[in-house]
Amino acid sequence: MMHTQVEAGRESALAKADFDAVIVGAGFAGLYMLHRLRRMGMRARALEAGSGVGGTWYWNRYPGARCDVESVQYSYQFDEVLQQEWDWSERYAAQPELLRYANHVADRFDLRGEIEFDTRVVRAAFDEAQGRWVIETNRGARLSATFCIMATGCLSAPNLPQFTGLETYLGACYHTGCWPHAEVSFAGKRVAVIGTGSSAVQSIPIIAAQAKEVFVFQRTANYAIPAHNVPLTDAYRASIKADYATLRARARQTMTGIDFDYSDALALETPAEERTREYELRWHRGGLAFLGAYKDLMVDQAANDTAADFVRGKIRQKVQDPVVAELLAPKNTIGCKRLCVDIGYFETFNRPNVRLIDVSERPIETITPAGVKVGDREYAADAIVLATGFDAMTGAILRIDVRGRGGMALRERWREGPCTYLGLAVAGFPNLFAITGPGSPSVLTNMLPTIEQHVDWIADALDYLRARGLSHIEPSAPAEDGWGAHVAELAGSTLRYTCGSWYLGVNIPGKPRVFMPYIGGFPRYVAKCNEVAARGYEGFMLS
Ligand code: N01
Repeated sequence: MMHTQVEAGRESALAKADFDAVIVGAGFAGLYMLHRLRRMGMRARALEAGSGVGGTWYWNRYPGARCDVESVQYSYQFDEVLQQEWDWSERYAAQPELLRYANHVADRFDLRGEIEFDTRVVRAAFDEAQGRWVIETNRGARLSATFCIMATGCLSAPNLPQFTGLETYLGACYHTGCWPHAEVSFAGKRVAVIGTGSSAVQSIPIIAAQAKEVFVFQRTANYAIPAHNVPLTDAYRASIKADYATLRARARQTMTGIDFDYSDALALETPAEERTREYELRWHRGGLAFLGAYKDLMVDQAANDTAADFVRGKIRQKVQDPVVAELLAPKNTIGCKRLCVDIGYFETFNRPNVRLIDVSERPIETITPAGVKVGDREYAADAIVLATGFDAMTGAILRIDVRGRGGMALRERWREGPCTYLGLAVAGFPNLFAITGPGSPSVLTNMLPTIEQHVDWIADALDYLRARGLSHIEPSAPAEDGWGAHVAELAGSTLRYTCGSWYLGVNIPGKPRVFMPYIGGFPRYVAKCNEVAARGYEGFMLS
């Protein structure tokens, strides 16, 4: 009773709420945006579907979930005290530690009071008469705000494939991207894992160590580079913290915003023996830096083949059964789909309790009450893990009914694929911003610096408006068209364009085939954003 009264009071307070800005999401993007706006003295409110902060790291609690950008770089840099006081325990932080970090940030900057949890935004419409956004939630609240900022994440709308019969399945079914908070034990169980992307690569070894039997349903084999994860020593942490600024500055100069060793050499101009030595070296260092070995790996198929052959060879060495090894050795371009980083993934297939089922030619037919059916074979399972990925980059925004001028639906505007100016804003949708939206480097970079760059840019733009007594900002259609053409032109020139990846929306039936992230690299992108701002927000209409 008491609870209901409190809830009702809160809803009615929200119902009257008028803000300078509403932020959708309280992951790393939403948290920093909220902090920046509050520091500017703006009345801001974040709405978060989860019961806590952390976004990706709140939802992705599957066994083995961890970051594949090194922790000391996958962290905020906006506050020197924060980066000095936080100690990462491992080279690649696991989900619980990343979630603790997000909570630490929320507490340290006293952000929780301005976040509504368990609140999913269902509609955001620009009211032209008032010049304000009206934001509606699943709890029936309506908020109004001058600015609406989508901090909804790039990989936050889970993809649940429409398997026939899924609703009849009698066991437990989990999606890696919305994993239960209560502990899930697979001890003594038969588990079917569908998918072999990053989430599967991370979770399969842990599930296999617990379960009685694991069936892995693979449609496309994936490349994975060993993580060589290690605990971080005090001495290592101290060495990073002694000169964090230089590390961050170096990282900002790389394509991905990650400080690692990118070579300018070309694979095809390097003698084969030397090339193999270089691949060996990077294989033993581990992680995503493997693809930095040569500059031509992502633009020249023959160059790419040299790296792909090397990794295929490693997979064949690791997997004892040659038939299984061949199935696990990817046939496509390395790096075309997002490269995975693994801890014992391929070795897991040497376990007697793990079976690989190839569904590349014969797809999963149905889910039965007892398990997964492929052709006339049924694999009985007590649990199914859907490691089937996300409706990436546009999914989370488009699951909200976003309306711009004249009631124009964003779903309609983006019917042929997302169009944005700088990945930040959309023509016809004044005062709407997307943090790491499609058309920005986002998923091709280290998300934390990318988020910070967007948040800072948006905050500076709002400050610019305020200083001039202006209240509205909206990209012009020609600016948006120009940016879209530039993004598409760059995308077409790389090998990343050549496979059925989620970058292209291929994993979602009916989604337009458009390469969504900006592939020109972080420094070039940042320079463009800065230039736009320096020219009085060139390409935007201010009023
Ligand atoms: O999802 P995915 P993910 N029948 O889309 C398969 C980030 N991430 O959650 O390739 C059978 O990569 C699908 O097969 P196919 C990272 O950026 C980061 O693993 O489409 N199979 C594929 O194998 C990553 O790239 C971290 O043929 C079906 C799998 O499901 C992104 O998130 C960790 C199917 C989906 O793989 C997404 O990774 C985890 C069907 N009907 C994720 N539908 C780290 O930082 C889909 N599949 C470490």
